[in-house]
Amino acid sequence: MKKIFTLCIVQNKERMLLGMKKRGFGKGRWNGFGGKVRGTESIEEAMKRELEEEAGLVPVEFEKKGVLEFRFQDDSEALQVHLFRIENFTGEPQETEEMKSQWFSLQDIPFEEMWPDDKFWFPLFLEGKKFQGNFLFKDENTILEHVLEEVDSLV
Ligand code: 6OG
Repeated sequence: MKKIFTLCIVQNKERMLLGMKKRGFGKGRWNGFGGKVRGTESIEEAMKRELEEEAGLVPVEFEKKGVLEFRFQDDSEALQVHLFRIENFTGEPQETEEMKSQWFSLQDIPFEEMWPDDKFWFPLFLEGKKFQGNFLFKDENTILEHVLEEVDSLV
């Protein structure tokens, strides 16, 4: 079984918008904006809904950049995360109940306060590459195994 999630990274040439998760899974970490895909919606619909709910933004253009699968050792259900890059949007970043957003320079991404997988795939993301990966976590701070590959296209 898999749970399907979206994750949006809003980024231009100089900086990136990240949100500090204030509650729930990933609390206390900076991440892109996203969440679980609901029953009847498409992945893109969920991506837009979550970006608006969590950051108050509507994407003008978006591109899928990665599909990552996360498994935890003590949980049989994997998380499949569809990762999107957004360069243009309408709206002003807003603090919401779930997230407090902040711009970071691309040289100053706060990896120590992010999910540990981010260190692996961010370099590909910042180079504009597409990628697929699998990560096996022991717990929320420890990765046991991972596979990551650049791909030409994504499903
Ligand atoms: P909500 O609980 O807010 O959705 N997510 C992860 N992101 C990274 N970088 N690494 C992980 O490693 C992640 N696990 C989940 C997907 C959770 C949000 O967090 C992302 C969603 O955007 C385990 O509904």
